[in-house]
Amino acid sequence: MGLTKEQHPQIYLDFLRDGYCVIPNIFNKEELKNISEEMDQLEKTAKKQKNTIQIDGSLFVIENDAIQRVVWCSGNRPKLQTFSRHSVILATVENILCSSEFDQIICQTHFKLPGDNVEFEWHQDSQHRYFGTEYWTDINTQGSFVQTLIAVDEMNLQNGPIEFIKGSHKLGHIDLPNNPNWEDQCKNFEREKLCMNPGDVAFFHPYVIHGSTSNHSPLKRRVLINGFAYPGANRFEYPGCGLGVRIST
Ligand SMILES: O=C(O)CCC(=O)C(=O)O
Repeated sequence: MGLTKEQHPQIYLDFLRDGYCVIPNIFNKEELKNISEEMDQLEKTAKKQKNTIQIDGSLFVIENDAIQRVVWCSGNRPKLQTFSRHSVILATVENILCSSEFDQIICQTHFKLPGDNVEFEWHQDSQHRYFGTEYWTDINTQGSFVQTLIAVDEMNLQNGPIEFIKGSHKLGHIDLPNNPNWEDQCKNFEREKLCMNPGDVAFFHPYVIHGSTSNHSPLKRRVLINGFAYPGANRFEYPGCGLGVRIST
Protein backbone atom coordinates (compact mmCIF):
# COMPACT_ATOMS: atom_id res chain seq x y z
CA MET A 1 0.00 0.00 0.00
CA GLY A 2 1.61 3.29 -1.03
CA LEU A 3 0.60 6.88 -1.38
CA THR A 4 -2.80 6.93 -3.04
CA LYS A 5 -5.54 9.53 -2.70
CA GLU A 6 -7.85 6.83 -1.37
CA GLN A 7 -5.56 5.15 1.17
CA HIS A 8 -3.56 8.11 2.47
CA PRO A 9 -5.65 11.18 1.61
CA GLN A 10 -3.88 13.51 4.06
CA ILE A 11 -0.34 12.46 3.16
CA TYR A 12 -1.16 12.79 -0.54
CA LEU A 13 -2.51 16.30 0.07
CA ASP A 14 0.64 17.20 2.06
CA PHE A 15 2.74 16.22 -0.94
CA LEU A 16 0.67 18.33 -3.33
CA ARG A 17 0.55 21.32 -0.95
CA ASP A 18 4.09 21.29 0.50
CA GLY A 19 6.15 19.45 -2.14
CA TYR A 20 7.12 16.70 0.30
CA CYS A 21 5.52 14.26 2.71
CA VAL A 22 6.49 11.49 5.13
CA ILE A 23 5.04 8.00 5.44
CA PRO A 24 5.91 6.79 8.94
CA ASN A 25 7.21 3.36 9.94
CA ILE A 26 7.75 1.75 6.56
CA PHE A 27 10.75 -0.26 7.81
CA ASN A 28 10.71 -2.46 10.92
CA LYS A 29 13.51 -2.90 13.47
CA GLU A 30 14.98 -5.98 11.78
CA GLU A 31 15.11 -4.26 8.38
CA LEU A 32 16.67 -1.16 9.92
CA LYS A 33 19.31 -3.30 11.62
CA ASN A 34 20.17 -4.80 8.22
CA ILE A 35 20.38 -1.39 6.51
CA SER A 36 22.49 -0.06 9.37
CA GLU A 37 24.94 -3.00 9.12
CA GLU A 38 25.29 -2.47 5.36
CA MET A 39 25.99 1.21 5.96
CA ASP A 40 28.59 0.31 8.60
CA GLN A 41 30.43 -1.68 5.93
CA LEU A 42 30.26 1.26 3.49
CA GLU A 43 31.58 3.57 6.20
CA LYS A 44 34.48 1.18 6.92
CA THR A 45 35.43 1.07 3.23
CA ALA A 46 35.04 4.85 2.89
CA LYS A 47 37.28 5.54 5.88
CA LYS A 48 40.15 3.66 4.19
CA GLN A 49 40.08 6.11 1.25
CA LYS A 50 41.95 9.42 1.09
CA ASN A 51 40.24 10.66 -2.08
CA THR A 52 37.08 10.07 -4.10
CA ILE A 53 37.17 6.60 -5.64
CA GLN A 54 34.90 4.20 -7.53
CA ILE A 55 34.65 0.65 -6.14
CA ASP A 56 32.24 -1.98 -7.57
CA GLY A 57 30.30 0.77 -9.36
CA SER A 58 29.83 2.76 -6.13
CA LEU A 59 31.36 6.24 -6.06
CA PHE A 60 32.77 7.03 -2.61
CA VAL A 61 32.90 10.83 -2.54
CA ILE A 62 35.59 11.83 -0.05
CA GLU A 63 36.24 15.55 0.31
CA ASN A 64 37.55 17.68 3.19
CA ASP A 65 38.47 14.47 5.06
CA ALA A 66 34.79 13.49 5.21
CA ILE A 67 32.47 11.00 3.52
CA GLN A 68 30.25 13.40 1.56
CA ARG A 69 28.13 10.62 0.02
CA VAL A 70 28.30 7.17 -1.57
CA VAL A 71 26.66 7.29 -5.00
CA TRP A 72 24.97 4.05 -6.19
CA CYS A 73 25.89 2.45 -2.87
CA SER A 74 24.15 -0.81 -3.85
CA GLY A 75 27.04 -1.51 -6.25
CA ASN A 76 29.31 -2.21 -3.30
CA ARG A 77 26.53 -3.39 -0.92
CA PRO A 78 23.92 -5.12 -3.18
CA LYS A 79 21.57 -5.85 -0.24
CA LEU A 80 20.72 -2.15 -0.09
CA GLN A 81 18.96 -2.47 -3.44
CA THR A 82 16.23 -4.62 -1.88
CA PHE A 83 15.49 -1.95 0.73
CA SER A 84 15.52 0.84 -1.82
CA ARG A 85 12.69 -0.96 -3.65
CA HIS A 86 10.40 -1.67 -0.71
CA SER A 87 6.86 -2.28 -2.01
CA VAL A 88 5.41 0.78 -0.23
CA ILE A 89 8.11 3.02 -1.69
CA LEU A 90 7.48 1.70 -5.21
CA ALA A 91 3.68 1.97 -4.90
CA THR A 92 4.04 5.56 -3.71
CA VAL A 93 6.44 6.45 -6.52
CA GLU A 94 4.00 4.88 -9.00
CA ASN A 95 1.21 7.13 -7.72
CA ILE A 96 3.31 10.29 -7.66
CA LEU A 97 4.78 9.77 -11.14
CA CYS A 98 1.50 8.38 -12.54
CA SER A 99 3.42 5.51 -14.14
CA SER A 100 3.86 1.84 -13.32
CA GLU A 101 7.29 1.95 -14.98
CA PHE A 102 10.18 4.17 -13.92
CA ASP A 103 13.97 4.21 -13.79
CA GLN A 104 15.92 4.10 -10.54
CA ILE A 105 18.77 6.56 -11.05
CA ILE A 106 19.76 7.27 -7.44
CA CYS A 107 20.71 4.88 -4.61
CA GLN A 108 22.87 6.95 -2.30
CA THR A 109 23.92 7.14 1.33
CA HIS A 110 24.60 10.23 3.42
CA PHE A 111 26.37 9.58 6.72
CA LYS A 112 26.58 12.96 8.48
CA LEU A 113 28.87 11.67 11.20
CA PRO A 114 29.37 13.77 14.35
CA GLY A 115 31.81 16.59 13.62
CA ASP A 116 32.29 15.78 9.90
CA ASN A 117 30.85 19.17 8.84
CA VAL A 118 28.96 17.65 5.92
CA GLU A 119 26.13 19.92 4.83
CA PHE A 120 23.90 20.31 1.78
CA GLU A 121 23.31 23.78 0.36
CA TRP A 122 19.81 24.96 -0.52
CA HIS A 123 18.87 23.29 -3.78
CA GLN A 124 16.10 21.78 -5.88
CA ASP A 125 16.68 18.17 -6.90
CA SER A 126 15.83 19.30 -10.45
CA GLN A 127 19.20 21.11 -10.41
CA HIS A 128 21.05 17.87 -9.69
CA ARG A 129 19.05 16.06 -12.40
CA TYR A 130 20.20 18.65 -15.00
CA PHE A 131 16.79 20.15 -15.73
CA GLY A 132 17.02 22.71 -18.51
CA THR A 133 19.85 20.82 -20.26
CA GLU A 134 20.01 18.11 -22.90
CA TYR A 135 20.17 15.52 -20.10
CA TRP A 136 16.55 15.89 -18.95
CA THR A 137 13.03 16.04 -20.42
CA ASP A 138 10.04 16.62 -18.17
CA ILE A 139 7.88 13.99 -19.80
CA ASN A 140 4.96 13.88 -17.33
CA THR A 141 4.95 17.71 -16.98
CA GLN A 142 5.07 17.32 -13.15
CA GLY A 143 8.86 17.19 -12.87
CA SER A 144 9.17 13.50 -13.88
CA PHE A 145 11.24 12.66 -10.79
CA VAL A 146 10.70 11.71 -7.16
CA GLN A 147 13.35 11.46 -4.46
CA THR A 148 12.75 9.18 -1.50
CA LEU A 149 14.69 9.31 1.76
CA ILE A 150 14.79 6.53 4.36
CA ALA A 151 15.72 7.72 7.86
CA VAL A 152 18.14 5.08 9.18
CA ASP A 153 18.83 7.00 12.40
CA GLU A 154 16.60 9.53 14.10
CA MET A 155 16.70 12.90 12.34
CA ASN A 156 16.28 15.68 14.89
CA LEU A 157 16.93 19.39 15.35
CA GLN A 158 20.49 18.79 16.63
CA ASN A 159 21.86 16.50 13.95
CA GLY A 160 21.38 18.47 10.71
CA PRO A 161 17.80 17.66 9.68
CA ILE A 162 16.62 18.55 6.19
CA GLU A 163 14.93 21.92 6.08
CA PHE A 164 12.24 22.48 3.46
CA ILE A 165 10.74 25.66 2.06
CA LYS A 166 7.15 24.55 2.12
CA GLY A 167 5.25 24.88 -1.13
CA SER A 168 8.32 26.13 -3.06
CA HIS A 169 7.78 23.39 -5.65
CA LYS A 170 4.99 25.58 -7.00
CA LEU A 171 7.65 28.00 -8.33
CA GLY A 172 8.86 25.32 -10.77
CA HIS A 173 12.55 24.87 -11.61
CA ILE A 174 14.09 28.25 -10.71
CA ASP A 175 17.81 27.46 -11.18
CA LEU A 176 18.98 28.55 -7.71
CA PRO A 177 22.74 28.82 -8.46
CA ASN A 178 22.07 31.38 -11.21
CA ASN A 179 19.10 33.12 -9.60
CA PRO A 180 20.07 35.87 -7.14
CA ASN A 181 16.38 36.58 -6.42
CA TRP A 182 15.36 33.13 -5.27
CA GLU A 183 15.19 33.96 -1.54
CA ASP A 184 12.98 36.92 -2.36
CA GLN A 185 10.72 34.64 -4.43
CA CYS A 186 10.37 32.42 -1.34
CA LYS A 187 9.84 35.05 1.33
CA ASN A 188 6.17 34.20 1.85
CA PHE A 189 6.73 30.47 2.24
CA GLU A 190 7.08 28.85 5.68
CA ARG A 191 10.07 26.64 6.46
CA GLU A 192 10.16 23.30 8.24
CA LYS A 193 13.06 21.34 9.70
CA LEU A 194 11.94 17.77 9.18
CA CYS A 195 12.23 15.46 12.20
CA MET A 196 11.95 11.75 11.35
CA ASN A 197 12.10 8.47 13.22
CA PRO A 198 14.18 5.55 11.96
CA GLY A 199 12.09 3.65 9.40
CA ASP A 200 10.11 6.69 8.21
CA VAL A 201 10.37 7.55 4.52
CA ALA A 202 10.13 11.05 3.01
CA PHE A 203 9.14 11.75 -0.61
CA PHE A 204 10.25 15.00 -2.30
CA HIS A 205 9.01 16.80 -5.39
CA PRO A 206 11.98 17.72 -7.66
CA TYR A 207 11.21 21.45 -7.39
CA VAL A 208 10.87 21.76 -3.61
CA ILE A 209 13.77 23.80 -2.18
CA HIS A 210 15.64 22.12 0.67
CA GLY A 211 19.03 21.82 2.33
CA SER A 212 20.65 20.82 5.61
CA THR A 213 23.37 22.06 7.95
CA SER A 214 25.98 19.87 9.64
CA ASN A 215 25.50 17.44 12.49
CA HIS A 216 26.10 19.09 15.88
CA SER A 217 25.15 16.05 17.94
CA PRO A 218 27.31 13.16 19.22
CA LEU A 219 25.33 10.62 17.13
CA LYS A 220 25.29 9.65 13.45
CA ARG A 221 22.51 10.94 11.14
CA ARG A 222 22.40 8.44 8.30
CA VAL A 223 19.93 8.28 5.43
CA LEU A 224 19.46 6.08 2.36
CA ILE A 225 18.23 8.09 -0.60
CA ASN A 226 16.66 6.62 -3.74
CA GLY A 227 15.48 8.55 -6.77
CA PHE A 228 13.14 7.47 -9.55
CA ALA A 229 12.65 9.05 -12.97
CA TYR A 230 9.75 8.83 -15.40
CA PRO A 231 10.82 6.60 -18.33
CA GLY A 232 12.73 8.57 -20.95
CA ALA A 233 13.24 11.66 -18.73
CA ASN A 234 16.92 11.09 -17.89
CA ARG A 235 19.86 11.01 -20.30
CA PHE A 236 22.67 11.54 -17.79
CA GLU A 237 24.88 8.49 -17.10
CA TYR A 238 25.36 7.99 -13.37
CA PRO A 239 28.16 5.91 -11.78
CA GLY A 240 26.93 2.37 -11.20
CA CYS A 241 23.48 2.54 -12.81
CA GLY A 242 24.31 4.39 -16.05
CA LEU A 243 21.01 5.58 -17.47
CA GLY A 244 19.08 3.89 -14.66
CA VAL A 245 17.54 0.55 -13.85
CA ARG A 246 13.99 0.05 -15.17
CA ILE A 247 11.42 -0.95 -12.55
CA SER A 248 7.90 -2.20 -13.34
CA THR A 249 5.40 -2.38 -10.49
O1 LIG B 1 20.91 14.31 3.61
C1 LIG B 1 20.62 15.49 3.57
O2 LIG B 1 20.62 16.20 4.58
C2 LIG B 1 20.28 16.18 2.27
C3 LIG B 1 19.50 15.33 1.33
C4 LIG B 1 19.14 16.09 0.11
O3 LIG B 1 19.24 17.26 0.05
C5 LIG B 1 18.62 15.39 -1.08
O4 LIG B 1 18.45 14.18 -1.02
O5 LIG B 1 18.34 16.06 -2.09
